[in-house]
Amino acid sequence: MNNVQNRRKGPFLGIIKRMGPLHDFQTDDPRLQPICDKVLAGERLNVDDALTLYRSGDILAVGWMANAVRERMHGDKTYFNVNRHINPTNVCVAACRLCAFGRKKDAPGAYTMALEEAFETAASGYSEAVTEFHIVGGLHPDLPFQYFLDLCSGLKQRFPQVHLKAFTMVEVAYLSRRAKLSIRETLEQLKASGVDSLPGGGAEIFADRVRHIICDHKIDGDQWLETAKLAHQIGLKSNATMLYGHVENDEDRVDHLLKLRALQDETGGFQTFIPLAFHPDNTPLQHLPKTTGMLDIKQIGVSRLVLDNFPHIKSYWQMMTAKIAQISLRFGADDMDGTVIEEKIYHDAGATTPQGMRREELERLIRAAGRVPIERDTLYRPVTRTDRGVSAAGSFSFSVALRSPSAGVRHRVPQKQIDPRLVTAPVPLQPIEDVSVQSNRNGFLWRAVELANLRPAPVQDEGDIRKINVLVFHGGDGGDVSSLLLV
Ligand code: V47
Repeated sequence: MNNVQNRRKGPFLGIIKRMGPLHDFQTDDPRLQPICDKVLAGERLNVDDALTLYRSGDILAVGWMANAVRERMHGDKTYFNVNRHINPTNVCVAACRLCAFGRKKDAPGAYTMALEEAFETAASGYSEAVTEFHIVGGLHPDLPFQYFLDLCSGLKQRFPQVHLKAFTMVEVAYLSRRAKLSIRETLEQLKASGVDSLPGGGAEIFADRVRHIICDHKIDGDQWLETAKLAHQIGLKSNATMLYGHVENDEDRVDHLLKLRALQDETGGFQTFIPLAFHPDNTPLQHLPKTTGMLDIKQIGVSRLVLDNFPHIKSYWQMMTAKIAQISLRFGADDMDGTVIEEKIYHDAGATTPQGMRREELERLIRAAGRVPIERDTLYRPVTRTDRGVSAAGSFSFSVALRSPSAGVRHRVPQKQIDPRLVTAPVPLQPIEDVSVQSNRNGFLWRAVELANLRPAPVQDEGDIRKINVLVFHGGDGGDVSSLLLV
């Protein structure tokens, strides 16, 4: 047993950091050996294989196989992002039994954000450079489609560098009905207003029998899949989820995974699969027990093995707890979602995890699992940050005022609009003297000013103020602010 001896020799972390399996495949469940042969040969698993994986008690063997696939695809890389959730409304016409978030319009606790409020929410608590807004909400009976278009275009205008991952297939289908547009037209208008991709929610479990019990008022599984297909066809990537741990059985889960795999074969538009553990508290299904750590880990492993055409499997720490999510990084998961900031849906359903996590803490958890943390944007492009907080691939948007438009413009204004993502070489910083802070309501501007080595001065003469937007970003890995771009 060389591996066992090896394990005893070295420091623990040194051992788990080693790439590749720590030992050969071992199982006391003989049904798993032929599945392992297929996995190692890169062959696709079938329905029976998937059912066997769910039914096997040998979680370590399932994990070994899932980890082998995960390492074949991503090595030690483990992705996370810096994101913020925005839930514009919890008013919802669907009374899904699975949900503790939705409220009827006049019920206590119902809220709907005015657009300005949503923009302020987007900006609040923004202590790190967010690269993604994750926007989902209830199916509001009165909000017009235009509200959602204005929400997205307004966010894009204020935060042009932030990716909008917005609206589940269920919301898209509902908006299309309200706007009397086809699903394709609805998606096209959302895309034109700034939506960059779609989150994976609302998929729940596709099987009708289960859907009738947990989310009777939602679109059915086929409509969810059709909406995803249309989104992919017009060039919007999406994620996919599966809600497990309620009244579904193994067959329902396998059916769900195989339907997703079939659509992915067709479109290639899914980026990430996210198994979501059901949280029963405060829902009409609160008599159901919570999922166990064993099921959560098993679910990650089976997902990785069955969804061979999905690039990523996300272990959503908010839902799994940070500890289980961390362990799942050795059972098939390669992504932990992000800093999140202000999760509501699970917390209404009794989640005890914090509503957000700092980037450093996520990185620490990933490293402690022997993996390499990679900050990504929503499309899985690596984000580079300097120790002063801003990266070439992500930047901030600020609102500042020039004390005097005529005297104040000492900035070098690039001739053409630069997409910060494209900036790889540092641009010399020009002295900027006459910028003063017009509003630091959201806390960004002070940071920008600090980063740019500017001295914020109080606004002297309101009449002389001209509002501008600036993007501040670093070029390359330099560490110094390389440009202040007026837009
Ligand atoms: O669609 C609702 C689920 C989803 C409960 O795409 C519940 O990156 C458990 O889709 N217990 C919304 N789950 C969240 C979601 C998501 C989360 C993180 C990342 C991404 C992504 C997507 O939450 C809903 C529903 O399936 N949900 N209520 C509950 N009581």
